Amino acid sequence: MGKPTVDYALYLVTDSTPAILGNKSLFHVVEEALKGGVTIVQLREKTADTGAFIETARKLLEITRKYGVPLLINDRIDVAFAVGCDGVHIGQDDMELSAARKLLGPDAIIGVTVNNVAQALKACEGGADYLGIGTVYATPTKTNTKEIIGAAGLRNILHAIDEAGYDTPSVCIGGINETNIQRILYQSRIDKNLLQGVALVSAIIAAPSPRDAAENLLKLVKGRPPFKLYEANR
Ligand code: TZP
Ligand code: MG
Repeated sequence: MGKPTVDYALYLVTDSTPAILGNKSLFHVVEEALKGGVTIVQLREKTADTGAFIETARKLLEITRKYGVPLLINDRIDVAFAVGCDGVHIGQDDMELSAARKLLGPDAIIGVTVNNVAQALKACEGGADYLGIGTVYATPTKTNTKEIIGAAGLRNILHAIDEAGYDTPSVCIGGINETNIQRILYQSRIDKNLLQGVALVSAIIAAPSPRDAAENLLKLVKGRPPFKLYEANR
């Protein structure tokens, strides 16, 4: 089959905790977000037991398949494998990239969280399909986050990836919403389009209308002027 081409523009990371999801159905919210134009989904369940996690992943995969959008699983390579979804997203404390690749095979999409240059270069070298760079801004959605890197940190990492000659795509994550999304894209611009999208949790899941939120956010991501134009206008 080969590895699918992935559009990272609007990357939805789920959160089922009442503080974010409220009493809504996760399946309904994700489907609404897909209607709004989310281009990739990651199921992130920090407290579900394995059986419940697998059941949720199966149901969600039926939904994401309808929209032709990839579904990745956070942390749990076993769940991704059991369900046959498109890949995984692993953090620095999860299974090693090479081990995950061995288990899931060459066609799986494997993303890695990085928050500094060394981690980023290691993940590129190890064959990550994409990087999740963060945490950009402090966020109540993830309070155990190790480092807040800001727009400057994000830009540094992108530069280092470019300098080292990698073209691994990246998304940024952490505290991004419709009021700061264009600023972060602008501030982290480099000539090469390594930052291909933005990953968000609460700006979509906790929005009054996840569909409208996704539609609006996608417009803001896709509608950014090309990097050269930014340079010319400076
Ligand atoms: N990893 C770094 S920050 C974060 C994750 C999963 C949560 C981002 O949530 P939000 O609501 O988009 O700030
Ligand atoms: Mg993790």
